[in-house]
Formats: sequence, C-alpha cells, structure tokens
Amino acid sequence: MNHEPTLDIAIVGAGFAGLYMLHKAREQGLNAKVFERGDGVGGTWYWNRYPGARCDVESFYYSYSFSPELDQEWNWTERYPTQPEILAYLNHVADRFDLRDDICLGSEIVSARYDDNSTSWNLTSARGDEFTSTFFVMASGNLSAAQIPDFPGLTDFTGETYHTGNWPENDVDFRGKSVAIIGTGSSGIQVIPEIARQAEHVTVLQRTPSFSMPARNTPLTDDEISDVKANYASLRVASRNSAAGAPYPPSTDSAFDVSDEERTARYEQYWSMGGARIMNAFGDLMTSPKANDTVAEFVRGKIAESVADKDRAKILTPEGFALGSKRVCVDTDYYATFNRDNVDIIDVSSAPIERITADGIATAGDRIEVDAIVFATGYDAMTGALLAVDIRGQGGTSLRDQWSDGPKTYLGVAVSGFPNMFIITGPQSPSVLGNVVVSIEQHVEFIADHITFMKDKGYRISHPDFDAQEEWVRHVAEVGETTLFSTGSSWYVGANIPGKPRVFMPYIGGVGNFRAMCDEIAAEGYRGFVFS
Ligand code: NA7
Repeated sequence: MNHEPTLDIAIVGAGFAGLYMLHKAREQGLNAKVFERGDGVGGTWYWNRYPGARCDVESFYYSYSFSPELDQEWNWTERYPTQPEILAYLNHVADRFDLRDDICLGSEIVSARYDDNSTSWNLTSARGDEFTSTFFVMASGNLSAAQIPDFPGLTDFTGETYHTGNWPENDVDFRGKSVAIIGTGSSGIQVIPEIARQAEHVTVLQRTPSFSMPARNTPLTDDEISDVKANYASLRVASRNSAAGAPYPPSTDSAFDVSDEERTARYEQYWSMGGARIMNAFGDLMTSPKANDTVAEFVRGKIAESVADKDRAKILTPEGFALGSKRVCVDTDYYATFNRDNVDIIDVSSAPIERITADGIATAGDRIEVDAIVFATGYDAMTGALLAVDIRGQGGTSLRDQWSDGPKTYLGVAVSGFPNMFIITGPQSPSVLGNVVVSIEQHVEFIADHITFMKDKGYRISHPDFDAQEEWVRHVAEVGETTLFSTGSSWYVGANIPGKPRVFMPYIGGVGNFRAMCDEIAAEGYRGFVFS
C-alpha cells in the first residue's frame, strides 16, 4: 500500500484564514487544498447573512495586509463593512489570487487521524472522500459552530426558525409576521433593528443586556479612501504592533488622573468617534474595576437617554459585570428600536425560557405566540468548530478527550501530541479580542515559515513540547487574570455552553506583543517545538 500523502498541506475552512493559508502555502511551493463545508468561500461571512450583519471593526483594517496591490485596488464603501461587501471582498481575493482550483466546496471534513506509521494525516469528508496530507491546518474559525440552546419542545414549533449564524441564502420576508428574537449579543443587536423595521411585531427575549456603542457608520468619502491608501503601509504596521489589531493610539493614563469633568468630556469625545473606541479612552479601563465602573456608568447614562420607557431602559441596562468582560457591541439604532410600538422586550434572566411550544415560547412568567423565532444565541466559540471534527493525534489520542477539561495549545497554533497539525487563531491565541484578520495573517505566516524551516532542516515531524505548552497555557491564564476580560460570563470563558469547562481562552497580552514573541521563538529555531 502506498503511504505517501497526496497533499503537503490540507486546510479546513475557506474563510479569511483558509484563503490566506492556501495562498501562502502555494507561494512556498506546497501542494495544498482547502476543504470547505459551505458552497462558497467566506467562512463566517458566508454563513452570517442575517439582515444587518456587519463587521464591528472598520473596513480599512478588517482586511488583508499581505498584498499592497490588493490594498490599492479594493474600494470599501462604508466605514463598517456589511456582510455582502466582506463576502464580495473574499470572493475577489479568491479570484485575484487564483485560489479556486484548490478549494473543495461542499466538503465537510468530519475526521482527521494522524497515522503514526506513515507520519501523515488521513482526512475523511462527510460524503466519504478520503485525503492524505503531511500537514493538517484547522482554519475553521472561532465563531463558526452556531448553537441553539437545547430548549424543551424545540421541534414542536410549527413556525419558521432561523439562527443568525446559519441564515438562508434567500431573503427572509418578515412582513406581517410576529417574530421572537432570542439573544442580545452582537448578532442580536444588529438583527433586532432590521427585523423590527419589517415585521408586524417583535418580541426580544433577553437574558443578559449588552453594553452597546453606536457605530456611527457612514459611507466612505473619496478623500478618506485616498488618505488611507496613501498611508496604508504605516497603518498596517501600526495595526500589527497594536494591542487589538487596529492603528488607534492607545491612552496610557488612568481614568483617575483627571477630574470628573475631564473624564466625562473624554468619554463624550470617544463616544462621538463611534464603535468601541471608548475602550481606549483611558489605559486602565480593563484592569481597574473602579476605572471600569466610570465608563460603564457613562454608557448606562447613554442607554437611559436613548430609551424613553423607564422600565425598558432598566431591562436594557447592564449591571453587575465589567464593561468589556463580555464583548462590547457596536450598533446602529439598537436602543432607539425599543421606542417603537411594535417591539417588546422580556427579561428572561429571572423568568427563563421554559419551553418552545407549537405556536411560540413559554417562559416562567409569559407565553407568547409568534410566527417565527430567530435564534441570535451565539456559538460554541473557539473550540466548537475544532472539536466538531474527530481529530486523533499520536497513538489515536482524541483531541476531544485531551481537551475535556479545557483546551491547551502552544501559542494557539499547535497541540502537543498532534504532530504536523496547526490551528489558525486557536484557543490561547490573541485573535478574538480585536481585529481577527491581523492575528490570522500572523498565524498563517508563522505556520508557513515553520514548514519551510522544517523542509530546510530536513525535518518531517513537528509538535509542541508538552512542558512548553503547559507553560504557555499557564502564562495565558496568568495574563488573563490581570484584566477584567476574564471576569464575565461570556463565550471567552465558555460560559454560554452548558457543561463546557470554564477556561478563559484568549491571550490578552496584545497582538503586537504576541507577534514579537512568536518572531523570537522562530528566530531561536522554533523554541518549544520538538522536531524529528
Ligand atoms: P453571543 O455574543 O454569544 O450572544 C448570544 C446571545 O444569546 C446572548 O445574549 C446570550 O445571553 C443569549 N443566549 C444564549 N443562550 C440563551 C438561552 N438559553 N436563553 C436566553 N438567551 C440565551 O453571540 P453573537 O452571535 O451575538 O456574537 C458572537 C460574536 O460575533 C461577537 O462577540 C462578536 O465577536 C461577533 P447571555 O449573554 O449568555 O446571557
């Protein structure tokens, strides 16, 4: 039997990560293929087609930086890009770099097994196709395993159901319908105003209110576009070296270095910039609970100003957790939507959803009848898409078993005992706390250079040293504990999935620091990896 793998590198996922990995692998002379479960490229931006879907990072920066030519030829039209525009961009990238020939669409990889004898990976797709490859890269995304809570009676409902992360390709017509929307994270906050404009009636079922900031989205002017294009090189460098992947100057002073009046004036100034910029108003907002209270109180004041009905405003006002400990949301008209006559909100934190009925939803205090239910209930984040594949490493060890108490990686890119497997923006990488595209590019380049290093040295196998991995996981947890990011009940810690181990998964040391650390590790012959 021929044990020679047919591919140098097998990549799962054709979103931002998979497309760039394919391009980079080809540049380095590797025979690569991407396997994508969707029928088109785009990953998250292929599936999240719900009305109002938009990135909460500015378009100029939420884009690839690896090609200065691409930067110059592509024109974003709005400050915050819509889902169709990002999808068009990714399709353009697939064509521009001639990637499509090596992308297998509609090909969901369900198992990946490392063969100790041939030292290669065997991949199997849902329709039974098999592939062998020397390297195996999971580029399956952090927010791609959509989750609908296991409500009793879910299948009894006779109306329409949708999940924001798995929206149908054709427009959904909510005119004349009454719609329940469950979930008020980033997706809920974007979809609620849009559906409220169309449907006859909307009932929002909220378990935890979010802190949301107005996007202040606008069309981009020709002058703004030329300005950024003229300075793209330095803006990209600033993003790469930043904490969260965007070139905004950080503030280093404390919220208590200034008077109360000056502090409020600073918050007003950052609030008027739009988006989540207010998080940068002072340097200690995510490290000092007291400083965080000041910004949280400011935002609570804005909610009170925006929502006319006092009872609704109270329900919509977050209390009891730090601003930023659940991802802050960026919206257009979210709070104003609750001034509409056709919108209701039910607080399901104290009176939870008990069951879905044939014609609606029963909570501990209410019973509502609806034609459609929209689940904006989020994702099994960071680990869901990885563990959806039955991945087996050395000696048949299952990744699901190895991670049963929580994920452990080295640098978020590799796992001890899983040779020649890489993850793009895995758990313990800094990717999700800012602009993920910057982290994706860094990871892809680290992986590609790692493979080239192996080729040059004549190595066949690489995986992280167990102790180096333990040390990295410990470091990530330690850094996480110095900030308020790890203190909320959010998907950052797996809190939204019943039974999921509670582990703070992102590395919060900053994308710039992380890059510098990885560069150092590479310069030292990939310290922490074992080669043979
Ligand atoms: P999120 O941010 O995880 O939000 C999911 C929402 O769904 C959130 O409000 C949850 O309330 C709610 N939810 C989840 N399960 C339930 C149950 N059982 N009952 C009631 N409500 C529930 O996902 P998104 O899709 O909005 O955003 C994901 C990321 O995409 C976002 O952070 C950005 O990075 C882009 P909870 O807060 O858990 O009480």
